Amino acid sequence: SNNKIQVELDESSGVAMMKFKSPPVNSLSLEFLTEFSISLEKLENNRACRGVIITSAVPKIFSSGLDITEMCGKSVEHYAEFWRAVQEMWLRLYGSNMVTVAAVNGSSPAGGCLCALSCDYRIMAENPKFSIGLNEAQLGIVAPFWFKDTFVNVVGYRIAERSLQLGSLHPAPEAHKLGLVDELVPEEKLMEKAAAVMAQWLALPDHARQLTKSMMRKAVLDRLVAHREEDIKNFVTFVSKESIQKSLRMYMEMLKKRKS
Ligand code: CO8
Repeated sequence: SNNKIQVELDESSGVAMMKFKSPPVNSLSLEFLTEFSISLEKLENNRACRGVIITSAVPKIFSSGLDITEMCGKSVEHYAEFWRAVQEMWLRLYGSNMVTVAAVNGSSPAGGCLCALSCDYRIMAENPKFSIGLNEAQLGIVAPFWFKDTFVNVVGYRIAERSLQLGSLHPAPEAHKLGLVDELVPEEKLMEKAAAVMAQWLALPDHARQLTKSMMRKAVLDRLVAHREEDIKNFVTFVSKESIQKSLRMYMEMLKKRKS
């Protein structure tokens, strides 16, 4: 099949493995995001599933973030549809009742970082060549308030403020120091560690853990739900600006030129 995301549920442990498999860089296209949300919804509704480990099947890359081509030279209707799909993915992942563990086995800029930040726990391969962060400012665009809220809830205000303004991509060891990822492990130990962490979280009764998670995240989730249409309008207006289109085109050209 041409699925962009592989999902395998181990019924005995109640843990699903979700692997991003959309080469070359697991960019979050409209199709990818739609499949991601549907996969999460299916697992959420499956009583046999209590936890999800999210990782990548593409070597060296977790996810390159939002697919920039979805934000370049498209119609207003397309931008709106795309943005609704980004919101949907985040609402499902950040608001999931399941235990979510990100096993970050490669670079994870922008939207890729958001996916990891939305999980309950982050383990990253201890390779300084892999970096993670919300680098939107480097593209001449601004991280939406709910990306920012998610980031602040993980690393705290000061670190988020500096990192967002600079559009920093933090190499794994630095990301760990900042608390952006919870743990570093050698790459070959990543999946084993993720399974161990998952078992630890699943040892608790679901009900108490779920209510606690909801208590911690509800305010931030509700803020997007309450302003969802306005947020779409803002995105469409922002991304339709010629100056923003130009920034995005220049960034894509830079990516291509940078190639050796
Ligand atoms: N979208 C679309 N195409 C991409 C993206 C992307 N995010 N990232 C890479 N590609 C393409 C490259 O252009 C390249 O295409 P081609 O083969 O045709 O030249 C191909 O994928 C492979 O990329 P690289 O050669 O660069 O692969 P490397 O292994 O050398 O590097 C990286 C992988 C590290 C992932 C690198 O590609 C990279 O840094 N990509 C850019 C990542 C990035 O900055 N993403 C930010 C996206 S914006 C976002 O997620 C949030 C926006 C919030 C909206 C704000 C309101 C407007």
